[in-house]
Amino acid sequence: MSRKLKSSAVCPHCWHRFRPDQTLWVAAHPELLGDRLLTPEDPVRFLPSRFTPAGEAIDPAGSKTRRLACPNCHLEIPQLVLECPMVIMSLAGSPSSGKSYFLASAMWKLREELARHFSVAFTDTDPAMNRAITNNEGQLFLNEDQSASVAIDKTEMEGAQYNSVQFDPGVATMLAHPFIFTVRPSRDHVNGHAPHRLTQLFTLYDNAGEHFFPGADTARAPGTQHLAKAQVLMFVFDPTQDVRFRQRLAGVSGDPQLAPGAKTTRQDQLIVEMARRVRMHAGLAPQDRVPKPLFVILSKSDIWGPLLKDEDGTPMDITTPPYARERAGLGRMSIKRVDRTSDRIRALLCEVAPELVSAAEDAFERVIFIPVSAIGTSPVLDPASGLLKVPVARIAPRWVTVPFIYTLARWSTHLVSSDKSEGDASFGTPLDSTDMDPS
Ligand SMILES: Nc1nc2c(ncn2[C@@H]2O[C@H](COP(=O)(O)OP(=O)(O)O)[C@@H](O)[C@H]2O)c(=O)[nH]1
Ligand SMILES: [Mg+2]
Ligand SMILES: [Zn+2]
Repeated sequence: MSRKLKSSAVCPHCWHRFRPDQTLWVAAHPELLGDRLLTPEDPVRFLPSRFTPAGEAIDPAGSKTRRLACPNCHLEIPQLVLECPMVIMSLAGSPSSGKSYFLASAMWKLREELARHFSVAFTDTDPAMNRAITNNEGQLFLNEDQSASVAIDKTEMEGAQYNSVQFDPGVATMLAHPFIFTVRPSRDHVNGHAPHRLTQLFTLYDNAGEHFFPGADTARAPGTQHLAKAQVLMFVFDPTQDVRFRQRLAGVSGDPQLAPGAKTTRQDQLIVEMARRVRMHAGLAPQDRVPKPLFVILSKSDIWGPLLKDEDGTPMDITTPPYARERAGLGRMSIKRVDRTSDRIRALLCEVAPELVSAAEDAFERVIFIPVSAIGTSPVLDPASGLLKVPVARIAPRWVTVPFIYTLARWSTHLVSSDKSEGDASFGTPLDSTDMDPS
């Protein structure tokens, strides 16, 4: 541990705040199995007293280890959690609104686009922890067979969404699984000489939609506590699950999700429930607005995009990215264009589903509407499996990176430039940023 550690860190699994010297290590010796809070197959966690000159800890059976764990929940944490500020984002939305496709598509495109336009590297902080997402990215974007049609496996994603810890013997507590990404300037970035100081972590939670229905048990699901810790909340709104949008879309798109009989959801109620949980976990009064930004992400824009018009009635461009390289080593985000698009979506929603706008704006201090399409094309019903599958050759995501790069542009002016220089108070500051050395 030669680099500079923060004075304290927060566990991305259980939110326990601890000093780096309290960190536990994960035993490497094959006989040291059976941690008391985890499963009999999990290696024991220990507080080391001996280290190698290279900074590895030596476990009680004499094996060397580099793996770290939280002193409270014993789940594994990446070393960078002890070093870098963390931005926490929580994603919610009704089942089948497109959360898993959006996450896979957004993470893949962030790797590509941040490198290409911004000279910023976006990588897995710990590849093993992100496997559920990277598997999905692989299916959609790295398929060798370009004639294949694929579907993201629902059960795999949901199995990977929670980790079980036995704080009391025999009682399993489910903690939401964090997906952690490292954002850092590359060597050719204008601030590439100080990469360590500008490195930050994006920690994401993909909530199982089912847990968000009002009345779903919360006592056994501390899985939603991250909502209170998150600096940025994202709600995926799926217009194809709204009766009124479906009526308007009947002649506009032939997507199988618009076929008669599909399930519809009261999505405004989910926003209200999300806000209720944020307030509860954060100790806010029921009438208080949540002092954080909410991105309302309208998914599947390939289907409903034609409904979105500019003030003069012309269709809006929601395909070309609102960012580009500004000069060598620096990319620029057009916050103005995103805000203008958000205004137009708000106007459309006020016409078609006004209660959604009121629910969001009543609960959150700042609401930004973003149109995304994870795949940019319609899935096709596969008669053999009954699944909706996506022809990989047609995948072309739209705007999936925008909420993330917008957030970066608001926070990290040293990393991403924008057409609005002043900060945005409602974006607050990243968790632990007080420990960060302003450059
Ligand atoms: N037309 C269209 N369909 C999509 C898009 N993204 C996801 N879908 C479909 O929406 C369905 C649900 O997506 P999924 O991500 O599993 O939803 P989740 O339950 O919220 O995680 C899948 O059948 C996808 O084919 C998109 O960008 N466009
Ligand atoms: Mg899902
Ligand atoms: Zn923990």
